[in-house]
Amino acid sequence: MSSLGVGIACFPTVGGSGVAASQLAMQLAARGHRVHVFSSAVPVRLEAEGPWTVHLVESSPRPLPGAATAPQPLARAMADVSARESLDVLHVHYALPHGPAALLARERLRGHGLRPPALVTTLHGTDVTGLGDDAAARAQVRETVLGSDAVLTPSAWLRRRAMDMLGLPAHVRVDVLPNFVDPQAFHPLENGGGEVPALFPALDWSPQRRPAVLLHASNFRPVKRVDDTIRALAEVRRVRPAVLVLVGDGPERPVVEALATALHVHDAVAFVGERHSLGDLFAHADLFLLPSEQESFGLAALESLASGVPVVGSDVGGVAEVVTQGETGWLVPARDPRSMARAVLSLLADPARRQAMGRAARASALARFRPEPIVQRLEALYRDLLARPATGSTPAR
Ligand code: GMT
Repeated sequence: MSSLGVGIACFPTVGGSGVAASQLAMQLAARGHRVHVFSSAVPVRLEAEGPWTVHLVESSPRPLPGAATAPQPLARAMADVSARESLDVLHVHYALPHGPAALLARERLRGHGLRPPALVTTLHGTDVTGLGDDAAARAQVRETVLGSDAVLTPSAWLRRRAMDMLGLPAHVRVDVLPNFVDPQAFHPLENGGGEVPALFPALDWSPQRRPAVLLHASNFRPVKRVDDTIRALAEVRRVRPAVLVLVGDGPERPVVEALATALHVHDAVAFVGERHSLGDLFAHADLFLLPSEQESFGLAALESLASGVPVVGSDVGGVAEVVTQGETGWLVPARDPRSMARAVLSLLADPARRQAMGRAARASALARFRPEPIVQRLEALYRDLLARPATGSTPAR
């Protein structure tokens, strides 16, 4: 089949939407498509050089709903590259500011008598749930959805929220296309090297005496409630030795560090900063913690499952569509670190059960979230859109 020209717009920073978009870019390029990525820096999980082209374009940082006017440089770059490279599809990840920029780019192309690429928008989470009472931003997201040829969400939960919060008429079609995980990049490791022990050199890491290792990775935004991992750790340590490895960085980090000191667990917490790869850390982890207040999907949880590490997380948003209660992890109410600690202790107290959950986690990630079938569905959608007659401003299907 002929290759497609696909433009992908995303944030470069650590965050699920940029990671999902980068992985998609790599998968599409590996399948022979011509991939052009628009971002303000090279996205964290994407190499600058590869069988894709990264266009570095000034854009607004996220999430900045109030200031989310269509960034002109991004719109210009999308229009220029679409015309020059004959792009078939513009696929924007996270509605603002990418959606309005893509709409503007399409207008420009039409103004020059050119058929614009089809527009696919993936809503990722806070671009819908974080709108609050910002009427202008809500109107822009709604306009993006209505001006797109196809709209996707990673979970059924976010699909319902988007229909609701954006007041979309019932005929507007929003499809669920889950995020995927590369099972080669994230897989169980028997021996993880010495990285986690080296983070806590004063502890005894002999097999019978090693502390439990809890892992969390996020962009430390308030919605992630990283402070609850510290509260949960403090509770767990009342009962048994445990350490916590925190991956990532962001606005909440000083709060989290201060809390670790206040609760006297600072020595049992390692802040390792942002990481390109978590493989070795997962190899040591007994459990992954995801205490988020809101999560449309939970890509980090999926990476944990693929690595064979069960997840203890908040039962919010679309997390239950990723983590199966009692089989691949345990979900507790959000903002309840005591319940989280109880779930952690109960799983740690039964190593055979925790290991069985780890195996089930890997099997579930392979069965439900492998890249191939998900990317194939997307390719079919792109081709379906191209087969349609060009219209002025096509409403979402
Ligand atoms: O959650 C974040 O801080 C990052 C955010 C993003 O847009 O980059 O993630 C959202 O998209 C991810 C990929 O689809 C999902 O896995 C996350 O659950 C979602 N975050 C929220 O809904 C809070």
